[in-house]
Amino acid sequence: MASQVSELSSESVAFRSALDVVRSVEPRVADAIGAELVDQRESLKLIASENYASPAVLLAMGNWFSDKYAEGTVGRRFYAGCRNVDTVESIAAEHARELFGAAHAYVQPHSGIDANLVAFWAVLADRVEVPALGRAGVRQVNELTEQDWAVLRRQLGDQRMLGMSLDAGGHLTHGFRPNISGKMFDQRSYGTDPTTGLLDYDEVRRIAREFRPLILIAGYSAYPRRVNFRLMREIADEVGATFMVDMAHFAGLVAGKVFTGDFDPVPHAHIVTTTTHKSLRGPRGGMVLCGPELAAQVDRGCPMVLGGPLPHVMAAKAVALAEARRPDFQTYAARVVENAVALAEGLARRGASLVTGGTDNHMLLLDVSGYGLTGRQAEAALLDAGIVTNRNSVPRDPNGAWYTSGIRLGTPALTSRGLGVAEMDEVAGLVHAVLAGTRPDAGPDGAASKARYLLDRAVADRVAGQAADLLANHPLYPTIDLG
Ligand code: DSN
Repeated sequence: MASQVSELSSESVAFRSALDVVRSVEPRVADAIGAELVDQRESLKLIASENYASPAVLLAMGNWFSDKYAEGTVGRRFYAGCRNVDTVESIAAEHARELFGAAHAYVQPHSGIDANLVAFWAVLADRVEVPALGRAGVRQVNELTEQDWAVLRRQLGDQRMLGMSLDAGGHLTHGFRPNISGKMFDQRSYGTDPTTGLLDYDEVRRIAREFRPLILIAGYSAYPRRVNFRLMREIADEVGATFMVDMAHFAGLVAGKVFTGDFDPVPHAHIVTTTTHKSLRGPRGGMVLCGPELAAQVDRGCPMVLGGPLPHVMAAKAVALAEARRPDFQTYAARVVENAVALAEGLARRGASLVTGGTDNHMLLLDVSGYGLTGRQAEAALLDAGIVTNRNSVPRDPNGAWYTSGIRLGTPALTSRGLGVAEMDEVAGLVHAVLAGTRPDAGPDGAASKARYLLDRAVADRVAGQAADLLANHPLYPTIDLG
């Protein structure tokens, strides 16, 4: 027995031991953790916003840093005893600055929406609050008269933001009314060209000139093309807007030097936000990058809009950012895009319809109406065959945001497992086979349903078998054996 244990990798020993400890308190949770590894191993994951963090990242997250409160910033905390938190936060920020070539990095946001809220309030403070304090001759809001404070609060709530519409692939935190961003700002959207599906910079300029936003946002969660950030910055400058880029989806492509020059947001934007868990392949979390002008306001993120920092996650961000600075991450990022292009070509060759006709980033948006399906039916049928995706609206979607007419596919996760261009053609064949083998089903009353479907069982079994073979050739976490 002892010799068997000694043959296990150090990762296997670490995760087995951790699960034993969890199991001794709540076995159902240990079982769910183990089952999640099985699910992740056995599914063909094409969700564009997901990835697989390394064992080092995962282990850096599970420790006693979780017990520490550390409101404030490095060296300026509201709690004693933060020297080790200072260490990991400094390391994470240093890696982020070096990796992205940013003057300042704030690594505390817990998620992408948190990072965006930090950025919004940094810009509002810089552009609205600080000038108001200056006019009133005071240094901070507590010193304002009740009347001046009431005026400033109204001004803070009456600013304009221009971002990409949700329908065109923008993100709900860029001014979508049901989200807090849409309630905070007077918002307007730019869309995409109805014929090509591409961003129309002249149209963005026209709207910006008319609307004159305080903040112009670029970034997306379902747009399969690069954005020219130099052009967007020119538009922002012309109308006096602060230019913000939310690079949550493509941060890994920026880190991996696939998006450079006009397509790297960092040299062009005043402020950049991101998540750390998508193409960047780190722990779940967020981050803000900016120049020195906004640094002090960004650092007020906690407790302005963030709860206490999560030091254990900042430790994992530091590890992930260190990984992303290695040369092999550039190879990975290049493969993510090559794979997305190959997947798009494979689907197009089989007659599928892709929004914009293809991709030049890590994702593609498949319009499934040509298969006679809604996005919801397509998503569910694919899952039945072991392919995990998410449904997504296509521009001007007649089925709305719940049922949708699209499926969003991305390659960061499969690329992390080592699948390459040749296998992407096979994956395209599997996706196509499932969609072609699925038809809408009527509800019990015989009425057409946007959710019910019938998938040919033989197709599902064949695809699931082929997907399992593909995945078996590219094991997930090969160094981890939970026994
Ligand atoms: N939920 C993320 C995505 O899937 O794109 C964005 O917030």
